[in-house]
Amino acid sequence: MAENGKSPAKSTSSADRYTITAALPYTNGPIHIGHLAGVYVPADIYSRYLRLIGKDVAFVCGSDEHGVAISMKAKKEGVSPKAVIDKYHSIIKKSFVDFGISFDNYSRTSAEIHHKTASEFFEKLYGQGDFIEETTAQLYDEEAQQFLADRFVVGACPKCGHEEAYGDQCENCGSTLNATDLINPKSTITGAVPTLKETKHWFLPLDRYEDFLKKWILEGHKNDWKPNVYGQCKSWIDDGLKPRAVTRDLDWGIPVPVKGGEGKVLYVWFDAPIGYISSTKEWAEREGKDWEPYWKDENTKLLHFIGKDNIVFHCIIFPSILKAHGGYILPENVPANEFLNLEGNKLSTSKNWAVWLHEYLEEFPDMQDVLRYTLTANAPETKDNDFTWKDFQARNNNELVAIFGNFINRVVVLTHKYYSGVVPSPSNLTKVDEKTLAELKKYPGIISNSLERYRFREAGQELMNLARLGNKYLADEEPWKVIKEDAERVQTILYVALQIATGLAVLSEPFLPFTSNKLKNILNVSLSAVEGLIQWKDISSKDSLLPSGHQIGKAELLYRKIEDQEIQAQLDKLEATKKSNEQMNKEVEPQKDTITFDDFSKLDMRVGTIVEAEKMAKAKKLLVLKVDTGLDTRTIVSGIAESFTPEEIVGKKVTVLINLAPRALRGVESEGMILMTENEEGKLVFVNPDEEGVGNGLTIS
Ligand code: B3M
Ligand code: ZN
Repeated sequence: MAENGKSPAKSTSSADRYTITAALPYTNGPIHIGHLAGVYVPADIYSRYLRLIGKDVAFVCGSDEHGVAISMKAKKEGVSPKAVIDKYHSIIKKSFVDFGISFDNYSRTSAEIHHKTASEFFEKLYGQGDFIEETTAQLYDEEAQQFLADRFVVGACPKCGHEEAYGDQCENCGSTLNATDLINPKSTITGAVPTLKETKHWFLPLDRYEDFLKKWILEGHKNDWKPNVYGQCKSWIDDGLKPRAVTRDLDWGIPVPVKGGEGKVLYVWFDAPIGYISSTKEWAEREGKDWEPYWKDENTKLLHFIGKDNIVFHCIIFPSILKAHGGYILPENVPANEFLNLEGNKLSTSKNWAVWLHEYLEEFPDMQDVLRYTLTANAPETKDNDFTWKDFQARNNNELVAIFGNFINRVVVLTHKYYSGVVPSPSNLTKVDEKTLAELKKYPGIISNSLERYRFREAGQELMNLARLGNKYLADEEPWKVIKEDAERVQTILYVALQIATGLAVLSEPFLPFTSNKLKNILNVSLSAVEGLIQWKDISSKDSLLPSGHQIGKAELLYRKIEDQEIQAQLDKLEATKKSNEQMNKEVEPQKDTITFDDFSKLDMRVGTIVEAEKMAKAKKLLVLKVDTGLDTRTIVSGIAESFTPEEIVGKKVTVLINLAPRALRGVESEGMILMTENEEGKLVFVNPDEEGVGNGLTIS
């Protein structure tokens, strides 16, 4: 271990210690399926897998509670940043627990240990002269009296032209930017065009790390990093790296701990990755361990699981900070994913285009594994990918229920039926039996091979292939028929099938932890394969996983079918979101010319009741109504036939303009007008602003 030196000590033994980090989510909202698919499910599968094969793992994460994302949310909700982070930290933390994300520690960057760790990093680099201190002109919002950086400013990206690039990053092309690079910048606080104002900041001169980065990434990781990750790194390095400010003029964040830093805070992307270290320290302290080997021993493998928009920070900036500090290991790999879309559109918190994890669980209680499985099967590993509810239903009904669940249920039910739940003794193994057992032995290797190359989709499908193997074996051997002629043969069939079921119980743990637990209960084997009887490697090496004579537990269904109407309900919910977004984006008609009070008092509007309604012959849009106005019952012709049937409006209370000059419509004299507006679906509705889907600014006509 290197305590003070610039580079960590080398060790020759193979890595059996892993530090796995998953991107720290911003606590400016709850988390959705995109977060799970892109980062947390693969990181969890990997960590669980490593533990199962006996590795020493620190799987750490925590809430990212600084930065403009939080300040903006606080401003929007009219509460303090502290209130925002407390609220979402607990929601997010709970979602992770609910979905079985097995962090060894989930911390938060507002924790004292993190403030201390991040400040120490800054002080160390400052003390070593690793920063450039410079006064430069920065964007300033005169109205808000605030410097504009990061998400406080948007403008066109100088690289790709995207109009909504942020002050530190363009989410369209992934470029990292300085706020002053933006074309036509605009404050997101007031909408003002910023002015320039001088201010002092500390910059990390990334250009000084160019040689190191070239050697480490471009030469060292050309073949083992994912092409998207390597490609992005190469293009930044080839573009030429520039000094980058690591401090900000903001009032929310970690105070700059050096002289002249008063009133300034650390840039969120300076402190957040250090959060991985703070989280490890917090964990080690709690567990009575030493945190340092997890970050400083060359024999530890450090892996960062992130989304593609975070690549530069994890591959260029954070490693440069670690390198400058000295004594730390660098990431072995950064298996970043692309993005997940939802039903063809980009997931968006602000547009509410998402499946929120806490809402999912309300609608599909106890079905965490179904979502984990679907997201793994569709993981955006090499390109952006789409989540659809139909695919979710199909994966559940056709794979989890029809293959995995069906196989397990048959084995368990038949074992109870024929042998009172006791694993029978096999007799002569046929060629098929032998081949099937030999196939089973291959699966730990097959799945490991995919996982170790970060191919989670492939690994998940291989797990399902093992269930397929079992399902097909039973379907071909038909023990329910054979029992009539050759009862002894059935003992062997069920024995073989029970071995596969046991293999599934262990190998499914990284992917489907809830199912795995249930299955281990059903088979009555130790709940944790780590401490218990059956290990990952045993499946390849042992001839008998579940010995004859072992008593299994009660049958229980692992999965249930998802009905069409449940899926339709989700699609309807998204459709409603889409409509309401469209409505919000609709141009509101400009205000008409001012009228005098006299003009207004000329209108005679009354409450009336529709007492009769019928369709006007040969007129698609018109209904002929009889309306009781309190003065009289009169005829009004109204253009609402496409929105209402006559039956549904009889008895309705409406607002009527009664002194509108009568006019004949298709030969019927209309003596007034009923006030209407349009709802979000474009359907006419009677004026009642409380009605669902009636937005502000709609005209009444
Ligand atoms: N808070 C996640 C994001 O970009 C960001 C990750 C920090 S990881 C150190 O949404
Ligand atoms: Zn761009």
